[in-house]
Amino acid sequence: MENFENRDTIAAIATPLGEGGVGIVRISGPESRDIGERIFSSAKEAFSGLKPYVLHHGWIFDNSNRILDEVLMSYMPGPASYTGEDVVEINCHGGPAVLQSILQLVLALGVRAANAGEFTLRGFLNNRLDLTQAESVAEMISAQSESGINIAGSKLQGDLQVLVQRLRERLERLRSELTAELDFPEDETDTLGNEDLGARLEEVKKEVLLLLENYDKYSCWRDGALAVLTGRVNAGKSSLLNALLGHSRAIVTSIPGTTRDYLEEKINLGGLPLRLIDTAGWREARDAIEKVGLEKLQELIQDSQLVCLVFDLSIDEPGELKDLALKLGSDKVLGVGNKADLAFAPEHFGRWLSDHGFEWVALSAKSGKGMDDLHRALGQRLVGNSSEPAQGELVPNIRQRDLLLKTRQELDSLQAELGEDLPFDILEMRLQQICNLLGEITGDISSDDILERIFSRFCIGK
Ligand SMILES: Nc1nc2c(ncn2[C@@H]2O[C@H](COP(=O)(O)OP(=O)(O)OP(=O)(O)O)[C@@H](O)[C@H]2O)c(=O)[nH]1
Ligand SMILES: [Mg+2]
Repeated sequence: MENFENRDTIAAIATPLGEGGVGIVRISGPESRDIGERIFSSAKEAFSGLKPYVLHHGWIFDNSNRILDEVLMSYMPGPASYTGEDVVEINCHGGPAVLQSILQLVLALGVRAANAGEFTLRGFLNNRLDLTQAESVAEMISAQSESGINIAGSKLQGDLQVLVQRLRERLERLRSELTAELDFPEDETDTLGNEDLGARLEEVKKEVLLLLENYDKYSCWRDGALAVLTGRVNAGKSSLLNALLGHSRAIVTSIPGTTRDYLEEKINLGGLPLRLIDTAGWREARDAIEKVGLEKLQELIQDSQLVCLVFDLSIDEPGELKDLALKLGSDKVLGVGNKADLAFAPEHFGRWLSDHGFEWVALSAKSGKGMDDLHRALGQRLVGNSSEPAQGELVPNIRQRDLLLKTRQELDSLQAELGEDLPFDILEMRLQQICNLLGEITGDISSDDILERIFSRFCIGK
């Protein structure tokens, strides 16, 4: 990350590159107002410069006085702006060429192209938002479901920051009481007993445990799940994908080996964002393409929460699926017996699955019969009995969760040590460590490395 201290002026296209009604070029930094005024010709004759928080209607011309676009320009002086610096936003038409031309014009005036997440990073560095809020901006942008929006929204409002800060303050208070005891040991009136200390740590731990619990219960509603459809050629994997999607996405033919590559689609399964992957089917004779496909399949299986073993109920299963089922175990496997509209073969794979403790459903991708059972089974296996998070529920992201896990561990050890009559200065040091962990969540304590890692995952222009 460059120029943490001495900040230059940066610019980027803040809207996605494609055709749309409007597109936005954003400029932030000390030069932004000046740059904005230099490239802008107001439609009003009385224009006397960019006024704060007013939309100015006008035109942008290039260096050879050619019209680039008709725009609305706004100026938001710092510190009351997204970045905390002077910001100019140019609302132009949302075409990639228009946006690029305006950006190039701005860059030609000595402005630097912004890095990914740099506007939000500046907002963070200027205390416009804390780290949990900054992260929730990215979460909001990538939200795939209503739950995803709710979860990001609570954090964007600062609810997680406030909670974590409160916990930290409680521990800081405890720490200063310990320090006072250290400094004035003879003062007997207010002695902090181990019991009291233990109880107060327990209160903090309870809140930490609640957040961790929420992660386990609800993060799938935000992050979604991945399910892979695999099985022998012609079992009807692609037909099943199409049936789940509700439209014909994958090519279906009676020729074994129709699907050669893997195909990913998203569905919304009762509020849960679910990525479904249709893969090439298995058969004995494999050419090079299918071998590559199989390697890819291993990776996908590893990343997935659930593997749907799709089989044809009308034929006897030769056995290959058994090895995979045993290897993956019943937690990861859901059997899907397709073509239930045909007569069942005597040794279909469902029998074996039942005998070995695997769950399976019978359906027909063709007629749609049994699809409800599949929906139910998928929901049950992927989210169990957890319901969607209620509005306002706080759900940490994976980074915050890691820090909360460490916090819980430290609280556990500290509680265990209380019985050992450790000297107060050691206890105090331990408390300081816990406070630091909580401080890392909100970004009160952070390193350039951590910030780089977080903000580089943002999109350019945010
Ligand atoms: N009767 C019946 N036929 C089905 C059903 N589902 C799929 N089929 C037929 O089975 C054949 C194979 O279907 P696909 O969906 O292409 O099967 P696949 O598993 O994707 O096959 P590969 O991509 O070759 O591995 C096609 O002729 C489908 O029309 C079903 O529920 N009932
Ligand atoms: Mg297929």
